[in-house]
Amino acid sequence: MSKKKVLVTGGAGFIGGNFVQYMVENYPNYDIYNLDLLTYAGDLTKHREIERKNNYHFIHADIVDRETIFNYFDKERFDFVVHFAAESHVDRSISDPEIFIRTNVLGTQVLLDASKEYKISKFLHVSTDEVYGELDFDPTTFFTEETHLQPSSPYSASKTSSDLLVHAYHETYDLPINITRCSNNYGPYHFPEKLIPLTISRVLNDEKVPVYGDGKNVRDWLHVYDHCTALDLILHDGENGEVYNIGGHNERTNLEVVNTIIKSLGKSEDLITFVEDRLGHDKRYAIDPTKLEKLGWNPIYNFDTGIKQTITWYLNNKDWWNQIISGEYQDYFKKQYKF
Ligand code: NAD
Ligand code: TDX
Repeated sequence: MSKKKVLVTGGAGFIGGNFVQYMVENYPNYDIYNLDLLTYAGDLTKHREIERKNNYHFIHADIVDRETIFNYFDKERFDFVVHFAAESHVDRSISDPEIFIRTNVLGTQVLLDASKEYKISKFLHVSTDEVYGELDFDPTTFFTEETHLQPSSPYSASKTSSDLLVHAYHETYDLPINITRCSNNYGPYHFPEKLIPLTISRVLNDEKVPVYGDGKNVRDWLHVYDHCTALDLILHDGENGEVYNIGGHNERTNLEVVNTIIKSLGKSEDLITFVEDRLGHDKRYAIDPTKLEKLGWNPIYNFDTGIKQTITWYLNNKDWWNQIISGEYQDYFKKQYKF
């Protein structure tokens, strides 16, 4: 493989962080630049092991800051951009949508402009299945790449807007792009505001676990490692201009997910606390990954093996998540759940 410079935005967060580690380890010949603003969701302690490697570089910057972003593109002349940086939590977008438009829409536009100006070879835009809206509970229906875009939350509307901008830069300026739409991720370094890490951390502390509505909403879960291998494949082999759905057929109701975690930690189902439903709560997500499978992708985890690996990781890395849930997270949690 010839040497490449890869700009990864949002590489201090959950999926971007896993991807940065994956790339640093698997492509010693590439230079990996992690550009991140270090918001509440970003932390660099996760990268202690790769920090000393010569092919890892960190840039502390805001993707909305046009001048700074252009300066880095001018200086480094990146080959690839893999764009994860975003506000990512649906509940936060319901209480405060503005920052989602700023980061997810305007930030993406700045990166597209710089990528166009400096003629990068691939802009890989990491998006989500939530842009398709919701499915009903008929298990034979799936999101394909042709499914109509119909986002429900301010978060998913902001991601949809950025997808459309990426598509427009391809159509108008011939920018080489791929857009990926992945299902719900889980795994190491998942921020404990999201259902799975929130449940694991609270069950381990014998605290109530909030389940929205009746707990019957369905999500399609993919281990973050399998998301990384899919992105690697699409970055190198994805057909220019194409959208790829990413998912591994692991649909579970939220109650099934929470019960699996409780059971595997040997705790009581009494910890489950039904709370008011999320506004505009999408009923069900389910991905048809046929197009990506045809490109040659196969996940290594199913939900049973992946959740076991993840629970073990949280048991072995209490320091990481304790440092998060003891800070400003406490104020967020009280405001969000009122208990
Ligand atoms: P995350 O919230 O864990 O991390 C986001 C990162 O972006 C953080 O490190 C944060 O500091 C950084 N960031 C935020 N604003 C920034 C800015 N203005 N400039 C630079 N950096 C900034 O998110 P995640 O769950 O890892 O999601 C990453 C991407 O993957 C997002 O684009 C999200 O839409 C997409 N995605 C997530 C999932 C999922 O299940 N979590 C599924 C599909 C797609
Ligand atoms: O406390 C909770 N109780 C609960 O019942 C939380 C935080 C969530 N839920 C439910 C809502 C959802 O049906 O669990 C499900 C999963 O919720 P989240 O973990 O917040 O994920 P979701 O809203 O599905 O979005 C995630 O997947 C798609 C990511 O956060 C997005 O960034 C990604 O695009």
